[in-house]
Amino acid sequence: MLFSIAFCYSQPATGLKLWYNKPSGATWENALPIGNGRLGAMVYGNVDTETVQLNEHTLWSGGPNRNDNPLALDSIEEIRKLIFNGEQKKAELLANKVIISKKSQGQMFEPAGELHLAFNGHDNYTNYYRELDIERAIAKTSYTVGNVTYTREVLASFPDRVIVMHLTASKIKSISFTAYYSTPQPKVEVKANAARQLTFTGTTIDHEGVKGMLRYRGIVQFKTQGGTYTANDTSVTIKDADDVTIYISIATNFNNYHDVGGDENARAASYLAKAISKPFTEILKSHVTAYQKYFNRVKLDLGTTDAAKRPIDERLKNFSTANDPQLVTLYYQFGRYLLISSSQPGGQPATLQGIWNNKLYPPWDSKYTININTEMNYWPAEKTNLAELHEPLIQMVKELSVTGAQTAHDMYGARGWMAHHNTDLWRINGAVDGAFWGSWQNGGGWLSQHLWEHYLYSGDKKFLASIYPVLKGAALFYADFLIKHPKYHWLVLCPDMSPENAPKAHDGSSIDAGVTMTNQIIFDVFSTAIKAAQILNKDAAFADTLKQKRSRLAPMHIGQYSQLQEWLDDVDDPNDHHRHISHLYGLFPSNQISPYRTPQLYSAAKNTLIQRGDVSTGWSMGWKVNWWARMLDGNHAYKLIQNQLTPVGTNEGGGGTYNNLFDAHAPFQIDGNFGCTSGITEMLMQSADGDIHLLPALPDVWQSAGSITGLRARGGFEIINLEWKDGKVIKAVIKSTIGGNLRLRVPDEIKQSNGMALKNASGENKNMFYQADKTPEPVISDKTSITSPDLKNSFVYDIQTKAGMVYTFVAK
Ligand code: FUC
Repeated sequence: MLFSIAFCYSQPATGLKLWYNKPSGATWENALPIGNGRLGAMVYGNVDTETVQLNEHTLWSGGPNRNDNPLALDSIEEIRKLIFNGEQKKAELLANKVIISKKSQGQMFEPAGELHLAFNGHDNYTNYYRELDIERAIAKTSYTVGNVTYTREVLASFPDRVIVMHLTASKIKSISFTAYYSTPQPKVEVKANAARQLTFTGTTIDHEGVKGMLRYRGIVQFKTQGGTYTANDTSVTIKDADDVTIYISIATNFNNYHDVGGDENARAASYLAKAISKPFTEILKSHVTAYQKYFNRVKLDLGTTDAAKRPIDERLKNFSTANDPQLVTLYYQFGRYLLISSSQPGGQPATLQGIWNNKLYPPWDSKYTININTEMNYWPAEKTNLAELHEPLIQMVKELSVTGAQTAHDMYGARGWMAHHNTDLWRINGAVDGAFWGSWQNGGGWLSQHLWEHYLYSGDKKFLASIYPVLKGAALFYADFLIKHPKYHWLVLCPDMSPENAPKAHDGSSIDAGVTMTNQIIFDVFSTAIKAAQILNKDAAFADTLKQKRSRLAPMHIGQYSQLQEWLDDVDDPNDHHRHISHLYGLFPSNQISPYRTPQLYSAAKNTLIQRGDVSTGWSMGWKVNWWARMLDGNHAYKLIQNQLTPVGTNEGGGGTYNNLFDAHAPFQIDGNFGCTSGITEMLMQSADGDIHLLPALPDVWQSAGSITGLRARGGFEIINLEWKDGKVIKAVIKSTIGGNLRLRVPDEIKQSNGMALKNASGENKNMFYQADKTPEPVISDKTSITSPDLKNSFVYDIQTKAGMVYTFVAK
């Protein structure tokens, strides 16, 4: 393709825009994502043939199904015996037969095809520019052919439930193209008609023995000013139009995970009918309003330098050596943009790829891997003030608590509910992918904590009451399934594993009993069920049982290399650089390891982080940003951000960032985007330690000045504004939504803006209902040389707040 480039330095340097002076070409990871939670699209911005790749949130392979392995129940005793005898490999082989599903290994999130617009004679152009404006959620491409400048805008409207494309030109009668549809799906019928529509109708594919039962219907409607319209068999041609608006409506027959009785035709037609009468300007206006309701809640300013005047692909290449704080801001807000675009109330949760996949057989099925990846997707939700967008995940967990009750009963003879390490649209709970990865029983336990977190941020007791059965069910499964370890005598889960990692000492098998991460998850599941029961004033006897069992769980262990042990046996390898560091779940996202409350565990966790190293895949780097923030080490957290904001292919561990700012595992996985957005928040504000900690991990590069608005903290607080200068808080405005003691931790002394001195905090923060449960004392190997951390001084105050009141603090 021939083209010449005109650099557009006139473009705004500070706006929140991903902009480029080159089209995407054939590379999907160059294209720009838009989405409204139901529909997703990747906009290539190619000139002579534009491509918009489409997705719909419920378009998955297969149909309602279960994939439990009923053989498990009779073999659990045998597997346990082997594990306790140190015959882990044999246990794994048996688990492959009796625990791993013989049916579906999970269904796939599927593409909805591609709309192409072929513009004759547009292969020679100048003034090329494309952008994704994440302040308005709209993609734009413009270029000049001859003396006509063409502009295309594309958005996925939130209120109007359609994707809309608007084509304009600087001269009338200039827009001519042929539109056609292509798809990797084998069972699709495409038609063009005289009613100015291009339609596609399909059925999803069968996969791993599960029949494809989803039907879908897409209608692409063309509205023109001037010009002519011709429908060919499977394409439409528009000639000499002044202005063209294209409305894309897609729907499926999916009602819920066990009901596919919807009417895809009626749905697609009704969404379209409502949108079609509205001109683009009207669609745009209500779209931007709906989007900004979420997006504008948080504003981050880390400063801007000249580096921001370059296109994103160049900025990525330069980031590790350039001073480009605005790229961090952009990446941060891009994470929020992606969550708003891929996870809306009433829709499906963001998959491994959010809502963007163009492959019939995507990596890991683009489904839900719930031993880290899906949880990570939702780490930014509460703290970056997008709590409503947690809803699709919360709904999925509620559904899993229904389907997973049968799994708990049939496979493990336990009450309550459970899930293994994957699930999909059909809410499968069976174990998949081989016992090494799949014989992990904590998907439900971990996910259930998201419901509790949603409560911690709002204090909404009605919500807590509504999800209490899910929390209780998660606890019940463990209460029934724990057994006494014959050697260590603690209550342990068996079989168990530390996700996807295996110590050499166990014959290269991951299968084990009572691993650290599991003990931490069960500690949380029990603690939250106990607290919820107390708050709701119910189930006292059950809470007592849980307390009793909780006291018999294995505590954390500090091993021979002064590390936090991953397993009950001290078998960690200090040269193991595995991407999963699951036993640091206790440091983040949980709060069982704290510099102030558990200094020894904190030091051990730090040693583990150092031993595992920085080099890793995308999501693992994202997790490490959060961990180093919890380590109060802003410079190390920033180093991980630098590693992550590196062009894909240039990092040793495989992780990095694509030109469209998608995170690379590699391949593309969206979890790393969300993980890093959460991590940047944790660098600026944490609420994990019974306090709200302002500027806990500010790196040197951001010290001089900055601000962030709108963060939310546990305990019902909103950090309306936080400003700093030279590493000191100069202003903090905090709203209390439910009242109670606000314990504030800051790097330098502050006072109330009215001059009033603050009360120094003392003792336990009794008023704060999110105070972490006391972590049991660790067991420490006598070979270890653990020391307490050398912590920077901080100032801690207690402020008694009232619901609805705003408190302003300034430097003293
Ligand atoms: C887990 C990880 C992999 C990958 C996959 C989707 O299995 O170990 O790295 O992210 O999920």
